[in-house]
Amino acid sequence: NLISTMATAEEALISMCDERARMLQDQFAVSVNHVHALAVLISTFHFQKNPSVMDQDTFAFYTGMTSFERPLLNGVAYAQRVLHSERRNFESQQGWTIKTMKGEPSPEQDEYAPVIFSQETVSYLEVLDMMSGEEDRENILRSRATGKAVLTNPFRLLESNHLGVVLTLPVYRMGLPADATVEERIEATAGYLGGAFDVESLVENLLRKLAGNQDIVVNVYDVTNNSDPLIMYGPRYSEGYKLLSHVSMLDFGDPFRKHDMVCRYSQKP
Ligand code: WA2
Repeated sequence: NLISTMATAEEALISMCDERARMLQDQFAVSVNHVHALAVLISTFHFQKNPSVMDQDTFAFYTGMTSFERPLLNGVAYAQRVLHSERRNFESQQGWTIKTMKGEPSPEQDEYAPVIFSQETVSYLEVLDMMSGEEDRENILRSRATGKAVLTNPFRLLESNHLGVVLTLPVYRMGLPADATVEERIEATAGYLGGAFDVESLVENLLRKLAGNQDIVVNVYDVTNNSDPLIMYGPRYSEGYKLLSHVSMLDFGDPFRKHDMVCRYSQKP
């Protein structure tokens, strides 16, 4: 009868949605873990060695060879913290001028975060001041104040224009105590390691491989502000069968942000 058909359909929907949420969360977590390891790599070879034994070729090679460890990131890059007083020296050493994310020479700022190392897949970030983009800038400020990996809200990424979120981890100079104050953290900040989760294409890829993919419609939302959910993945205008839906919890590891996954059938079950 109808009631038991719907009950069975709901059970199936719950299990498909929970499976997808768990897979996405796991792939997110392994990607973030590996960026943590890259932060240690930078710290070891760029800051514990004097002179630095890290350079663009080494970074590009290592991150290219280990990209399978970060399945949801379209690439990683390292941006150096440069104070305005250091800018002239920095630019003459590098042999280039810091540019804004619009590609123009950067106007004067208190400080900058130009990308000096990049994975080949995101080489377009080189020389760009990541503090010149609103979402990236907020991430940089929040990551260095907390010492934690942080995420932006969903926005259109550079170059691909795909919907995604950016991950940022701070890299500190040596000797920062574990219980450092916010001021000490900011003071000791050397740079920022991060990358973009290309949610639009890489999550699509992940979900496409699962059984039952044709049967359900999946959305992922940033629900940090409960009354204004921001779409992160899936169709913008609710498609599919409205009478049955399931919400699976998602934890992407940034306690400042809340996410969830909403699943529905594409047709009446
Ligand atoms: N990475 C890739 N695409 C982007 C992007 C980004 N940020 N921002 C906009 N589109 C180097 O926080 C440091 C990476 C930012 C890290």
